[in-house]
Amino acid sequence: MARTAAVPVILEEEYESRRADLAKELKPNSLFLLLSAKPQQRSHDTEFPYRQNSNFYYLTGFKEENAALVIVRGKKAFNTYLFVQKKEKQLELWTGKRLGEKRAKKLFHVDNVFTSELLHEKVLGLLSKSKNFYYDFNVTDTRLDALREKAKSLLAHYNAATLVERARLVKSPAEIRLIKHAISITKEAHHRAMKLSKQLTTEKELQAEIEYVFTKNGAYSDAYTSIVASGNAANTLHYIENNKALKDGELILIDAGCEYEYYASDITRTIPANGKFSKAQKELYEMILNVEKEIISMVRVGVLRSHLQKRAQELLCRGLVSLGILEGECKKLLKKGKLNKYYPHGIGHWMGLDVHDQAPYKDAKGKEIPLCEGMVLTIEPGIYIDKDDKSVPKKYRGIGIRIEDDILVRGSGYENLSAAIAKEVQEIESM
Ligand SMILES: [Mn+2]
Repeated sequence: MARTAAVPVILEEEYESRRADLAKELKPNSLFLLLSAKPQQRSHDTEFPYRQNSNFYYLTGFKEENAALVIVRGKKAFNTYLFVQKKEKQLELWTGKRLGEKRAKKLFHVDNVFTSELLHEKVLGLLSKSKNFYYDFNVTDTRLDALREKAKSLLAHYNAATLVERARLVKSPAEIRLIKHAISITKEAHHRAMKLSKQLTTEKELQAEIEYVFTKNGAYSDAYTSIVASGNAANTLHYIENNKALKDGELILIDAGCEYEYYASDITRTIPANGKFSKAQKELYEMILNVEKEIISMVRVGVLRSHLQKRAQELLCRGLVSLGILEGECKKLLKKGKLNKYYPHGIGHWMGLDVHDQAPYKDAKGKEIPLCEGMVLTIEPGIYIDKDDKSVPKKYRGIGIRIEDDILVRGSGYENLSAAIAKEVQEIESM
């Protein structure tokens, strides 16, 4: 079970070149500011595990709270500033070691490192010489409020997040290695679920087995809250209670992926609780699996996501008609929106530092961005049939199926990063 493969990392040089690329995008005489994420309280005296803001992390690789990145661009040249928490022995005794400004200066290729106490004063000084102020419009933070207030009348304001998110669309080789690593851990977790489903009695137990694999392998337990939905619960798209008993004869939809060093994986598999698909389950499952494979095979440079969505709708509609779940001509059924009841969601989303990667789907002019080499997206068709849907043949009621893989866009086509996770009926049953 030991994981021997070398663990991938992103080198400081890469963060440095990301900052340089970003600085080129700034207007001359600009100040760009990104803040670390704020800690989130869970209950009195208790916080959620700290998780760095993805945009801030993308440009710094710095994991501590109460930090800030500033890029000051003059006419051409630019300067970078990192603000970090001061080392304080007594506080570190409670909350863990801090890097401090001396070590940060050594490890991070930024021009200047200061302690966070100086952020307000330094940025105010730098702003007074700037014409444009970039900051994240969506962040509410007292550290930002005071600066924004002071800079209100002086400067033109731009959303810093938009620039970073655009850069995040295309993944570097190092990022792809991290995503692959996350997926390899998630693979082990899904395969464990397939092997154990027969002997476990509740969704919770299955969730625990999956997250055990995530945690044991050094991943953050989940990139998003795991969905372990058996039987009719699979027809609630964001079911996270995961508290039902597993029943013989039902399917279990498992949408779970770990986050490894900030990079997500997002995988759904639907498996039979007793280890064997019934005839009706298999019919529906194989129809969706064929659609998933066909949509994946369409992924290549230049393709539009909306085109994949449209094709998935056509194929799923045709499949439902062939199984007698929908009746009529597909074109008309789609026009009337008859498929939406059974397939209400999109075909997939960008994935990276966030499971639903915060990267744009449209360009500045509002035009859809076609697939480019290095993008990573999920492909996840599904069909959901409520147990009380009398319009559907009885054998299909109460079945919800989704199959989801993570796909890298390559020049010549695609690479299914999660191809090694079992999804053929035979493979799943033989586990
Ligand atoms: Mn997904």
